[in-house]
Amino acid sequence: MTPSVGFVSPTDGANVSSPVSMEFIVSNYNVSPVPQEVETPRQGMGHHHVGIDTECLPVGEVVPQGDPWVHFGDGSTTFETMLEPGEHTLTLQLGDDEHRTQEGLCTTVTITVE
Ligand SMILES: [Cu+2]
Repeated sequence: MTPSVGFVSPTDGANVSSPVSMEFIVSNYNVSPVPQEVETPRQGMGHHHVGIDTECLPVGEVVPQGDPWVHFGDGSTTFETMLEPGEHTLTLQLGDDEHRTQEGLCTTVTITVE
């Protein structure tokens, strides 16, 4: 079974109002809070990251801390943020316990904020 990530909302091409509510889903993979101490990243487990107006990172790269990325190391699958009116790209990127990107676990939607 191929792992995948996706936005439950907003959907690609959606017109939304700010603050923008997001909900994330994974298939055939597990979302789990980052343990307090990480010796080796757990296989098949990770957490979400959202990048605002940026693209998927190369596989194996560590998701940067700070703008334009938000880490959900607590395992959360929802997020709400203010965005300026206009078109925005939202990138959902799964990373392992070391915030390292995984093969096939990134997706992007383009939305318009009214
Ligand atoms: Cu992270």
